[in-house]
Amino acid sequence: MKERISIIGVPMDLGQMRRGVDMGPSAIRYAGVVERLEWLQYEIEDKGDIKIGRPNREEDSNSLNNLRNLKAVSEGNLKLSEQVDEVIQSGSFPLVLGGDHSIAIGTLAGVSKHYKELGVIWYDAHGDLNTGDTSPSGNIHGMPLAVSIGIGDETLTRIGGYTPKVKPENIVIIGARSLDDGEKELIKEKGIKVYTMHEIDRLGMTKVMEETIQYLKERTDGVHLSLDLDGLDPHDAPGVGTPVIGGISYRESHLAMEMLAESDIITSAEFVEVNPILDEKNKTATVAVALMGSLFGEKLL
Ligand code: Z70
Ligand code: MN
Ligand code: MN
Ligand code: MN
Repeated sequence: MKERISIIGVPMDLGQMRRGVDMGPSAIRYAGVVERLEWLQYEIEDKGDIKIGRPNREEDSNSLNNLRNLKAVSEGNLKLSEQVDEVIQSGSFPLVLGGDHSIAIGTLAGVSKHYKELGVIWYDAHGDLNTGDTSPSGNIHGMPLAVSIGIGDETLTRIGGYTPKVKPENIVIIGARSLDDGEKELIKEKGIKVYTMHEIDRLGMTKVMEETIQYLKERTDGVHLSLDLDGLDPHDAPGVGTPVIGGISYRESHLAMEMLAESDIITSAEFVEVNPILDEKNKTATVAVALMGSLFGEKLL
């Protein structure tokens, strides 16, 4: 792991319909992310928040091609991609705070310029593999993984001027338990590796992470962790827009982060979908910061 971490806040709430997730970066800062990582001896640069525009009534509210707020979402992601790119160029580790999961489009657009074989761990209850054609909601936060493998509207897939950002065989999804039909088809067609809750229960998180780390070590030269807090069980992370019961526990999640820290494969990370308005006393942001602690090497003893 690098010595210097650069935090980028992305107050994006236009990739879905519940307001409040734009306050995620504030909630995570309030939960002590900077202090926690400084305590672990990292040099922290907080770059503040990316400016996210408001939806343009004419261009966005009629959700052209079933892509709600396409213009404002793509513009925010372009800015994010440029900041992430700069952070990596400066030799620092990009830690992106969401905001809804549509921001992974920009993060990956910035990160993937720096790796020939970028790997991605998608820790999420959902696949986020929809397109305007398959999406039941028109919400772009349900599409970023599809966009990043080059599938979807060109306004999104071509952010940064190139596509795709990541190869399907370099992706591992962990925690899936709510996949739409189109997403299931895409997973099979593209051969994306997925550990659903079934495999997590059956194999245990230790084996899931051993296999994931081994799989990514064999084929990638950098790994981005995209952690949607709704991957966790709503009991442990209630402050998310689309909670799905039967999720990954707090303890399993810490184990996963600790194993990633040991493996030293993670080269960028983002924590998304923290919505303090739906939360219980900032519990979800606090969990996010605790998981960051483990990811960056905090040990129990
Ligand atoms: C559904 C859709 C989603 C996050 C919900 C839900 C997608 N598959 N993603 N919460 N983070 O609308 O596409
Ligand atoms: Mn919201
Ligand atoms: Mn997601
Ligand atoms: Mn999700």
